[in-house]
Amino acid sequence: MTIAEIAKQLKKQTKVVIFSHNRPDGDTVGSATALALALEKLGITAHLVCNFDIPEKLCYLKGANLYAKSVKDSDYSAYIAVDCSNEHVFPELYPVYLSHKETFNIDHHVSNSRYGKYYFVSESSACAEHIYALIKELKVEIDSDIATSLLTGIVTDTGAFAHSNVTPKTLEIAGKLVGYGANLHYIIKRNFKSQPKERSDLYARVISNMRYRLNGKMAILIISRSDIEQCGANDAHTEGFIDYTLSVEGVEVGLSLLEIAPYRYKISLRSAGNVNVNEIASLYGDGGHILASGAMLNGHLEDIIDKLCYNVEQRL
Ligand SMILES: [Mn+2]
Repeated sequence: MTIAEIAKQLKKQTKVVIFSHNRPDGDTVGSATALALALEKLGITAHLVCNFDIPEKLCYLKGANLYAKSVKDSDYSAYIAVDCSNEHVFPELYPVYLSHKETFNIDHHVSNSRYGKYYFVSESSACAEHIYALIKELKVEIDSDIATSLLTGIVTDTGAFAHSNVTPKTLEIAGKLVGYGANLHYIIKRNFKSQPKERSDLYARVISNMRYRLNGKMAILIISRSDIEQCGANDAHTEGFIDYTLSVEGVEVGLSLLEIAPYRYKISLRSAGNVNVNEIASLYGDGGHILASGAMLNGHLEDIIDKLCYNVEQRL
């Protein structure tokens, strides 16, 4: 489907729910809030749902405080998932999403499983790029709130325009959004240049225990429950830790393991360019992008590390 066709189907709606993925980031929240604001301007009621709390640092986005944890009403005309590559990123809400006949899936992950009745999946720096095109197609005027949400999606998914996923189109859209009133400086400061002390303490601890494998080609961060608790931090504070791994010269693949529960880890993988980490994450059912991917793994920490080192070594 094209964005124009998605827009055409969306215009027929009266009341929708927009789904954001677990461990919500600036892109899923920015995309969802921007789309909700745009639909409201067309007279379409839009509710937001996410199984996780929205990170405090995204509370400046208009509507971010309106998220519910579950779908309550029964009279919605459609369900829409944004930035959700597959069922694994919103497992609790996925069955609810699927229970509706009219479902939309708008995403930018290569690993997207093309679920839903109407889907638009294409690679771009952020899902927010697609939502921008969609809002243009809906002929809704972009105000400063919508622009702030969309630019937040782009800024956070590109590491403030530092990742290799940035294209001329990304910058063009970002420029337009600044023109519509988004404050780029504030968005970058908020998401990349300020943090709670708890996060800083946890970061220092995790980085100082970074391990190396494969002759320094792989760097590994381990984030245990006890570290998080002792620093008074939470899981959302660990976002972005993984980026540190690739800053070390010689590191080809960065891995972080966040302990979710005993013997259960959320792993994140980053590649400097030579290894397709989407392929590795896909071995475990999840995925993401070629250079940035993740999965959930069960088992003993050292076994998981050995397994992933083997997967990386085979691809070096
Ligand atoms: Mn995204």
